[in-house]
Formats: sequence, structure tokens, C-alpha cells
Amino acid sequence: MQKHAALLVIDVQPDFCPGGALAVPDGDAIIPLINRLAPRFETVILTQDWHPADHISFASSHPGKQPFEMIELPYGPQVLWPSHCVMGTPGAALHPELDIPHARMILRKGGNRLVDSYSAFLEADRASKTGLDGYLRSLGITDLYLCGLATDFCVAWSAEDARAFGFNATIIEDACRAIDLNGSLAAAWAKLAAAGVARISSTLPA
Ligand code: VGL
Ligand code: ZN
Repeated sequence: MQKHAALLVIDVQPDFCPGGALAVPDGDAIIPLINRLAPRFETVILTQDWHPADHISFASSHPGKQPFEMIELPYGPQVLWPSHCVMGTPGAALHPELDIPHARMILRKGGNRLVDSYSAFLEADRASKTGLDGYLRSLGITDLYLCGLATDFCVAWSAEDARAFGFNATIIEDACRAIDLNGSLAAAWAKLAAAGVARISSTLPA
């Protein structure tokens, strides 16, 4: 892979895999593929969803509310999730089967109790930066390839923001899995196409 390309591996964590707190169907099935893709990239960035136990995106932080209900927060609509990826817990770790020793950076997001962060670039207030854009820019990266969990939330928001920050962005579709909540997957692909995000299959031999 070219020097100016990087692989973003989004939120491959036990809590998003079968048996986890916010399990994405078949979420762990992408791990062997990601392990085979990663050596093609000199620059690999791993992200971790990483929340305090009383995070505002958790249904448990809103008495009377159930997981997967929507609420309005100062920054806009928010899905309420089961408590997941609580900082320091085993479910929030990088998945133990990920085998990417040359990963250059591990980015944690969602640490502000009052603001969710699906995107690896910008928190849900659409104003607070994670710093990833500057990091990538300083390395001369122009092209991003994205994989991980979940296609329709953290992968989609990260890819859309990558475009907004001026990067070329390509989602490796078979190296992602979706939550698909109330049509969220189709809605995400429509937004991604409009944002100029490309969509490919890894086409790797088994
Ligand atoms: C995610 C919901 C809540 C994701 C993170 O990684 O897609 N989804 N937090
Ligand atoms: Zn989260």
C-alpha cells in the first residue's frame, strides 16, 4: 500500500462482538480478515470506544429509559445504548484476537461523560476534535481505508468526517459489520455515497 494511505480499524472490542454488552451480529467474524489486511499498511490506527460508567449515551444514565430509545441532547438526537465499553473493563479492551503489532496509534473516544463520539475525528457535538485529523496530516496521509464496527455508526461517522476533513475515504465493506437499528444501515450507505465515500470489498484470497 502507498505511503500516503492508512488503515483505520474502528472499535474492534469484545463489547461489540457476540457475547458483549452491545453485540454486533457476527462482529468477530471480521477479525481474521482485518489481521490479513493490516500488514499491507505501514500506518494503522486502532480506535477504542471508551466511556465513563455514567456516560450520557447509556440508557442507565436516564431513569425510565430503555436501550435503543432516542432522546434529545443539547447537541442533537442520541440513541440510548446498553452500557458498553466502560473504560478499563475487559469489554472495552482491544479484541484479544486482533493481531496488529505494528499499529502506530490507538485512539480512545467517547471519554467525555456529556458527549458521545461515534466518529474518530469529531465528537457528537460536532465541535470537539479528537486530534486524529492533525495526526494523519502530519504524517502526510491522504487516503484512508476503514474497517471495523459498526458499519452504520462508528465506521460511517468516521468515514463521513474523513471526507469533511479532506481525506479520500474508502470503506472495506466485508471487513465491517452493522448494528442496523431501524434502517440505520441503508441510511448510512446513502449518506456515505453522498459524501463521496468509496465502498470496496477486500478481494483477498482466503
Ligand atoms: C458504536 C454505538 C455506540 C460503534 C459505539 O462503535 O459503532 N455504536 N458506541
Ligand atoms: Zn459507544
